[in-house]
Amino acid sequence: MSIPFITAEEAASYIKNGDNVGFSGFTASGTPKVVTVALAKRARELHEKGEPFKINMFTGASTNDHVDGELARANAINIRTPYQGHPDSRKALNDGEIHYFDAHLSHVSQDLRYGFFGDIDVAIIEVTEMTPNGEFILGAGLGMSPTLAMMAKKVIIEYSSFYKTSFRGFHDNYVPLDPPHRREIPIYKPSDRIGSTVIKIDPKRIIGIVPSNASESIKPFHASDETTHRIGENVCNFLASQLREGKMPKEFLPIQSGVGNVANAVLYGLGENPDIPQFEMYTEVIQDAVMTLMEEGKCKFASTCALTFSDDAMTHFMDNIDFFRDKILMRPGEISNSPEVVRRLGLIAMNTALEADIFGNVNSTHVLGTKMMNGIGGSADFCRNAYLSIFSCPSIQKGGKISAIVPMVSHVDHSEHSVKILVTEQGVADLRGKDPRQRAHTIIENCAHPMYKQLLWDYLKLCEGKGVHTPHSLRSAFAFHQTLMEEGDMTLTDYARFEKR
Ligand code: 0RQ
Repeated sequence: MSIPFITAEEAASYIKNGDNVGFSGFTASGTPKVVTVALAKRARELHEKGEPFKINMFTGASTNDHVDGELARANAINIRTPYQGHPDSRKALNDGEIHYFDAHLSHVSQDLRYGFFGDIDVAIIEVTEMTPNGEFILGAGLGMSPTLAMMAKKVIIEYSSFYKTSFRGFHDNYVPLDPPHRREIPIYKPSDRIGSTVIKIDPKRIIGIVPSNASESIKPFHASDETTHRIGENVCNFLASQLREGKMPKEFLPIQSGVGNVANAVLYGLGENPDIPQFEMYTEVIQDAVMTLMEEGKCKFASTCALTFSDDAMTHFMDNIDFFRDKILMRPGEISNSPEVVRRLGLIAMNTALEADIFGNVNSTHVLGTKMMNGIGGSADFCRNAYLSIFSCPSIQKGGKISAIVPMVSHVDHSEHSVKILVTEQGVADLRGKDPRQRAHTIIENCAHPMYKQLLWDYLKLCEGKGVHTPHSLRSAFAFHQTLMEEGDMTLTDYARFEKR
C-alpha cells in the first residue's frame, strides 16, 4: 500500500477539536515542525468563525516554537503534559488557559498505554528515512515515538529532508511489556543495545506524509559565567574527592546531566578537571558540551533520548557523523529515564534547582511556589534512583534580591530523602548521613551566599529547641518569599514582623 504525500494543511484538517494528539521528539529535537504550524492556523480560523478548537497535547518533553509556541499563541491547547519550556505556553498555563500537569518523563508512555488518558487519536511523528513497507528511521529525538507509533489510531508522518546524512543505527527503539508481563529492561551498561533501529507503523493507520526541511532551531546555551564556572568546578572537585576517598568505584560511574546553563557549565567542568577520568553517560539529553567532550576523548559513550544541539553544533555533528556512530545511542524517554536502569547502572545524577531549603528539599519548578517555570522533566526519574544525586544552582538570583537557599522551599519536587549533595558557587554540602539540624548547618555554612548566611542562622536560632526533629517556625518559614513579594528583596527579611502575627 503506498502512502500519499499530503500538505501540512490537509494533514491538520484530520485533527479534530478535543483530540488527544501525541508528538514525536524530546527537548525540542525530533518534534514535528510544519503540521503544527498549519494546525495553529486552522485553530485561529475556526476561532474566528466562533467554533471551538483545542487539542490535548502529549509530548516527550519540551518542544520548540513550531509546536508549543504556535499552538499556545493560537489558544489551541487544552490539556498539556509532561514538560514545556516555551515562554508562550508557560504564560498560558500560568494564566489557567492550558490545563498543564507536570509529570515524570519516564511515566507518560506507560500511562498512555495503561489508558489513563484515553486513546491517542492522532500522532504526528517526524522521521528522517522510510521504506515502502512502513519502516521509519526517527530523527534527533525519540521521546514517546515508539509508543505513539504503536497505539495511535491515525499517524501523520513529517518527513524531514533537513538532515543530509543518515541517522540509521543511532536509535534503539524499545517498548517494554506492560504489567503483569513486564520483564527486566536488559541494559547492563550504557552502550547495550536492546531494541530496533527502526519503528514500524501499519501503513493503513498512516494518514499521509508531509515533507519538511525545517531545522531544530535550538539556540546555543549561554557561555558559562564566573558563577556557573565555579559551580562546575565545585561539582568536579567533589567528584574527584569521592574517587580519592573510595566512595565511588575507581572505574567511575555513568553520568546523567540535566539541561540549562548550569548543567552545561558542569559538563564543561568535567572536561577541564584532570582528576575526572574518562566517563560514559546515561542521560536524557545531550547538549553541545557533550559533543566537545567526546571529541576531546573525555566522554566515551552517551545513551540519551535526544541530541539537543544548537543548529551550528548539529551541522558539525552531521559533518562528522561517522566519528559519533559508535559513541551515541538514542532511546525512548521511558528507557533513557528508566528508574530500573538508573538504579542498576548507579548513575551520578546532576540536576538543577530553582531553590533548596536548609534541610535539603529542592524546588525545581515553581517560582514563589506558584508560577510554573518548565516542569520536573526527568530530574526525579534520575534523582530518586541514582547512586549519587547532586543538585546545583547559583546561591543568589536577580542581583542578590533572591536567595536560592531558603528556610523552607515554596514547592517540593525532590525531597530531603533523595537529595544527597547540594552545590552552589559557594561550595558543596554533603547531606549523606546527617540529621535535619546537621544538614541545615552544612547547607548554610557551605552553600548560602554571604549576603544571606546571617539571616539563615537567625532563622535556625529562632526555631531550634527540644521536641522538634526538623526545626521550623511556621510563622516565618516563608518570610523570605513573603518579603520578596512585598518588598522586592529577600535581604530585607525581618522575622519579628512574622513572629508577631
Ligand atoms: O531567569 O531567564 O530571567 O534570567 O530562572 O535560571 O540560573 O539560568 O538556570 O538555565 O539552568 O535553569 C531549574 C529552570 C534552571 C531548569 C531550571 C530564574 C533565573 C533565570 C533560569 P532569567 P538559570 P538554568 C533535565 C532535567 C527542572 C527540570 C530538570 C529546569 C531562570 O534547570 O527547568 O532539571 N529544571 N530536568 O533568574 C526566581 C528563583 C530562581 C529564579 C532561578 N529561586 N526564583 N527565579 N531563577 N532561580 C531536563 C528534562 O528533563 C527534559
